[in-house]
Amino acid sequence: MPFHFLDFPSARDDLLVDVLAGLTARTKSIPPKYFYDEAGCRLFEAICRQPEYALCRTEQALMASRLGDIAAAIGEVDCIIEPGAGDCRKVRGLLDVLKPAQLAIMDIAGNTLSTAGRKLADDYPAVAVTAIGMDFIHDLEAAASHLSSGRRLVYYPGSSIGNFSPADVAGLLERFRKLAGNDGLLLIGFDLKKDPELLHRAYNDAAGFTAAFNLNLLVRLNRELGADFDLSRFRHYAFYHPAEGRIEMHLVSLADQLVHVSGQGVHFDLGETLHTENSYKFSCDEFRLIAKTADWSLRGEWEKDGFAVQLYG
Ligand code: AVI
Repeated sequence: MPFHFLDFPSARDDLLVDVLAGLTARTKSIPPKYFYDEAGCRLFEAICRQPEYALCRTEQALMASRLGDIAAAIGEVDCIIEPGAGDCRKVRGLLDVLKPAQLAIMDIAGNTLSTAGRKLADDYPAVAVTAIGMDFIHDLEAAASHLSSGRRLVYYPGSSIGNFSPADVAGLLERFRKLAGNDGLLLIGFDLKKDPELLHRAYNDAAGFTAAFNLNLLVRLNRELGADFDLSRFRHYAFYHPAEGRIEMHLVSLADQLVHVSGQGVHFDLGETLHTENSYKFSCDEFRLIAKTADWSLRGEWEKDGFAVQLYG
């Protein structure tokens, strides 16, 4: 079946602007979407294999064991849309049972997406695969003209929704609603609130892959923006904040230092933090209430070992 790769290059242009805006703000931060260069994608895959980080494995096991029920609750769909598809591994089970005519996958990491999308098209010859290299946060609506008509399912697994602030979650779910259409569906997976000690360990794995993933952001800025971050002068620091219901990831400066990014000087105090990611954890009820504000009604809910998948229509 045909495989189309479309490149919407706006994401690359934003890196310098976003990074300088984040580094010159009162509290320094960089959007977590910039973790995912090729090395970052590989490191994230390694994180998913760590014993402490059960999120991906649990979702996979949940989807595999409840696939029949989930497919029955979904019914017939013509098009599956997966924003932030990454290596496209998660959607395979749904393709097996739902057999849609089209799969539209989107990711900011265009190279990873195009390789994975091509492989999917080979393995599922009856499905037309459209891969769009884009930052869907900015450009989701632009993808609409590349989607076939018919009933649509937006698939957003992996607790990626947890990397958005609560206010942005509602906005994104509204945009998914518009893209899916009135008869469309949303299947979404998210990590549940649980023992903070378990969460702490998941983001501080003993083998150090999460630390390497966090620090790789600086490697990327050194390479792509001509920055001169000294990695030995920053420490990965991640902790669970129960009142906010989120893991916070930071890179903490181990020295009073001046760093240059694209020729611009950025000063870090000793102990100053660069906030790189929030990873929100939800309860099923909490998520249902947020989804309701975006006009989604619950159609099904499956839970396993601290992870949930919900179906909305
Ligand atoms: C992609 N996202 C859901 C992961 C998470 O758990 O927030 C990214 C990650 N960050 C550190 N470890 C994994």
